[in-house]
Amino acid sequence: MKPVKVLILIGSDSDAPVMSGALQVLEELGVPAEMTVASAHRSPSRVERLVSEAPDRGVQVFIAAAGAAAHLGGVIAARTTRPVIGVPIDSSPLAGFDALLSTVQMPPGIPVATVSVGKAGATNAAVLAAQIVALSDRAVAAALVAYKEKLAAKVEDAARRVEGSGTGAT
Ligand code: RP5
Repeated sequence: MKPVKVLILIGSDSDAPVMSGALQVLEELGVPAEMTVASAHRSPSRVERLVSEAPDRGVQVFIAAAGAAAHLGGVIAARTTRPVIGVPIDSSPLAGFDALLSTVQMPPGIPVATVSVGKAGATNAAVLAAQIVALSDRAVAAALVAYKEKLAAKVEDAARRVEGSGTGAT
């Protein structure tokens, strides 16, 4: 098994299109990551095995993404002392509100750091995971500075476009 610093578990392969965004961001930031499917409800022993093998692989942070009655983050957090970031997926008729509450409302002592619902959450989970990795990795820390500079540059571009179109107030 190849070493990874961030392990992304998704509750279903139907979550993959949303969570592939997290993998892309982690790749851009130079963080070795892997994504696989493991369901807290349908394959609890697979979740348990992946979490117990993770320290030997170098995993520092878990990202858990699931929709509906989303327990994946909490189940992972119950089995590890490493940080767990939860992404509520908007895959149910309740558009992720159910997954948001299931993921964020952990009882005291077993935190799941819950980010935004859906695609924005996938990006934010990756950036937050990289920020944790960056505490002991200067290359990732530098990549994060460059990432933020790129975001700011996009705003500058957008501002110039809006001002140039004549619709921007100055
Ligand atoms: C959750 O149920 C999964 O994370 C997914 O978001 C949702 C639907 O899963 P599938 O029925 O598409 O496998 O456990």
